[in-house]
Amino acid sequence: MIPPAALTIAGSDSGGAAGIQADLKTFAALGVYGTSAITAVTAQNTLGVKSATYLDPTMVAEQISAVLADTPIRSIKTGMLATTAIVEAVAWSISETGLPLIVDPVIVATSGARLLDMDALDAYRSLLFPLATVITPNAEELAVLLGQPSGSIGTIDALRVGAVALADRTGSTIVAKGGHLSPVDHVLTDLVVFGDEIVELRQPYVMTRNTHGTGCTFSAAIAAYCARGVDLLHGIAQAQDYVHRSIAGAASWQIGAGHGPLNHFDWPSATGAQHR
Ligand code: PXL
Repeated sequence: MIPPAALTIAGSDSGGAAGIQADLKTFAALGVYGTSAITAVTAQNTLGVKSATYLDPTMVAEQISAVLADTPIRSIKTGMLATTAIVEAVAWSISETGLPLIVDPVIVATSGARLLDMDALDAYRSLLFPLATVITPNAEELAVLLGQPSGSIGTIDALRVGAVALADRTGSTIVAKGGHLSPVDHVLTDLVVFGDEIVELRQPYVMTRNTHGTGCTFSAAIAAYCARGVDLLHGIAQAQDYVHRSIAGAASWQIGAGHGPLNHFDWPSATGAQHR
């Protein structure tokens, strides 16, 4: 027996909450061997992104090809891709693999920092979306991807209309995340547009500032369940449940003065550690 393996192509968060760090924790927590191709290095903490350096697109491509040449990868996710040249390098590097691809269209950080050049949206639409099995925008990313004004998707009905429009344009399964919308009756709803079906996935809304890395964790969890061979809709539902548990488990943590990380490993259970 060997564990299934997955690849994340994303940016590094020095603060450990989002990006590559969230993805590798998620893979490990869900029983998947994680590999990574780093696109950018951010200097960051819970208060925000201080600066970022983008890697040479050739180096991004070389990381991907080194991993794919040797590791039995069963699914891929993308996070922060930063520039048009990196989106192009990633699309070319993975286009022949035929592997399930989860695209988290990272545009803006929780703190408001820009993580993607606006001119890279065209490369997403023309090169990456045609390869994507699943695309996981939040309400704001969905608006930007559809060419709508920022802030134009503010209700679950608008999210549904937008998700169906993106599904029609791309042919991909869309997971439209409702976490930034105002909760209705303390319930958070994410929408899955899956072929002709629209499935609403609900969780109790957890009131906490510690949500940094939520989107990264969700898309990495979907990739993990794909790598494990779980069928897509069940994998998405289980991924949402994992994100909910990870948020609930860190709701009262105080790591940093801003938006803190999630509890990826259900700590302190089974670690023997005493958490104060
Ligand atoms: O949450 C989106 C995201 C993705 N990747 C990196 C990030 C962030 C948010 O801060 O820092 C590297």
